[in-house]
Amino acid sequence: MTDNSFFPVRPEIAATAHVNAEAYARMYEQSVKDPEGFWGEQGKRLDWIKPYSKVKDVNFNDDVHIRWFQDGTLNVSANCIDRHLATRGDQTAILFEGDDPGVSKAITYKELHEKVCRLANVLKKNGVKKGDRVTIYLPMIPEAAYAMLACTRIGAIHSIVFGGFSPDSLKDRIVDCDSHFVITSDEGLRGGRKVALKANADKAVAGAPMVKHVLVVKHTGGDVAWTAGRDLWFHEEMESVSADCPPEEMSAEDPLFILYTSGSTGKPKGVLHTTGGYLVYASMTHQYVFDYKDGEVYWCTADVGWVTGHSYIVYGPLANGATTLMFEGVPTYPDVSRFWQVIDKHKVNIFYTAPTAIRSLMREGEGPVKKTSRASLRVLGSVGEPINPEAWLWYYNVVGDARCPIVDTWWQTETGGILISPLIGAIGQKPGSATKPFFGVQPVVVDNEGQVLEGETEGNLCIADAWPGMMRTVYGDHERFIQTYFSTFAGKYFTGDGCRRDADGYYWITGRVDDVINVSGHRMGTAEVESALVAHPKVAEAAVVGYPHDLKGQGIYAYVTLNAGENPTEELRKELVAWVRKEIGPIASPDLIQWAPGLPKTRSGKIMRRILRKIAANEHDSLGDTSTLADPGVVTDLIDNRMNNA
Ligand code: 6R9
Repeated sequence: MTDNSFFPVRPEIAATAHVNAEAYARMYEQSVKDPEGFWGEQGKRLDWIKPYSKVKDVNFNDDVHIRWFQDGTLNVSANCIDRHLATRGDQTAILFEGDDPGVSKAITYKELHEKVCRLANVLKKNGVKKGDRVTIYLPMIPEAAYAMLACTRIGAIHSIVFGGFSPDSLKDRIVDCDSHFVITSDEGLRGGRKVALKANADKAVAGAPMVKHVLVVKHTGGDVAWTAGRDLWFHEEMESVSADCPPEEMSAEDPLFILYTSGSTGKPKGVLHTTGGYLVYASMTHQYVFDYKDGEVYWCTADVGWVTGHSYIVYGPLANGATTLMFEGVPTYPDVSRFWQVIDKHKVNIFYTAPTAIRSLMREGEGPVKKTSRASLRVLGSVGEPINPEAWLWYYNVVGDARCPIVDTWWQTETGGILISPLIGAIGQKPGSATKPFFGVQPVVVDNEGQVLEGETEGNLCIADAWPGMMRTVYGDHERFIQTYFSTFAGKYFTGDGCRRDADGYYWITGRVDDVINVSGHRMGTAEVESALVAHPKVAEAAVVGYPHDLKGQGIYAYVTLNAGENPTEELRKELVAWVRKEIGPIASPDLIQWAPGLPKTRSGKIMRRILRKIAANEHDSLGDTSTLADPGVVTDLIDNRMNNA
């Protein structure tokens, strides 16, 4: 569907928004012409222990480094909690909505302070020191936020692993950052089903001998195995320590967290974010993009295991003294009205979710939405993948009753915060476009040779200069950081996304141009799925590509060549899907597996993914140049036996 509709900024919104069109133009210009002045001023939104004198020190070229506010010192938990106590100690900081609609809980800033201080003392008591890595493997419960903030209080670096990842994936992430302390819970709860987190953690830790302690939150009360001396109950430890824990003074460039994300090659990379710049950026984007106003209830449906949960459930909102809702469950449990019921129950003003959720709820029709009020809603947000215009219009008309502007926010784990998005008082919306850059962000579109393209155009999306929230390095592998992001197009940060810029200067993200697939807003490296498949004893070779999927955005299509003598059966197909789930986690399950007697390769043996992508997408009329194939017959066979993905 092409859609040319335009939703201009409404005057009544512009009149009260933080940023109107005039302010956007003026501030944007200052932000790129005088970044020192602009960010020097914005940095003051935080409480600094020692103020910074130097704002920006960045090099995207030879000696790649990114430093912001480098001589300033601060503490993240003090900025997210302590500084609000005098004015909003009794205000709800975290509104917890359980998987079971009968369970909800409000945690005030005062209570949050006590929990975080105690947990920080628990970490210290068990040997965690400034700079140590703590792995968090928790469901969406308030303890996840306590754990993040407790790490920041003592200067430990957290690494959150999404609860849907397998024991093996968890183990790899623990080992990669040499983490000695793991925080998990007995079980997670999603849509009424239990997830065996502690059992998974036990399996992971069996392969990660550096782990000294596993701290376990009693959440469902389910049975767990216990390793005496290593395992600790959260509730017991919390009672054993004092509620007083002064915040550690951290340098702006001290590491704050590591978050593993998939790339086009190899194992997931540990994206490293640091303290000062990240928090300034998370706080500012949360306030301006969502036009957050004091006293509002804000709900982001992401999981804290993803970057969206880090920046826009925990750090941005809490730095701004907001009430942030944390939802444990899924959009369809107990029924498909759940999101809208939660909005009414907690009078949510700002709602931020993913296109995949919108598409799946859209299938259910308007009824389940319309039976709720949603009168509290003011701003809607979208993140994680391109939103198709149909879904955008449904979100706007049905969920928002044609009343609430939509901010389609484009950003990445690496960027720390939102880079391209409408500002509701300044930038009119076109369904499917992330619109215009945030302050300080300079998008450039380049062709495959790195030539900068001007005006209305399409190509690879790069960012010309740094913003405070961007990643600083790949944990333990700065060379990989440079290779991945700064070498494809020298001197520019390469996003891995393609985009189009229209005549009005609006950006339309067209999706990844590398070997990363975006399944329901979750990033998956094709190489990761391939290596899981070839680890199966019956598999000789595998090639994985994305294909268009109605609900998930992209689905996972795997071409599998079996070892000689193995029979391609339906049973084996199921076994391979289960195998990948076990190796990586449910989000990596192949949607379609095609038995491939051979894969299309160049004469030098490189798999030609371009061709495999076309076949998977059922676009085999436009395969392009196949003259470099070693054996063109392979392609005919693959087309003839293509899996039906209609
Ligand atoms: C925040 C997050 C990043 C990739 C990114 C792009 C896609 C995210 C988008 C979007 C179009 C949007 N993406 N938001 N594409 N429009 N509004 O999702 O981080 O998990 O690292 O994924 O997601 O392809 O490169 P992450």
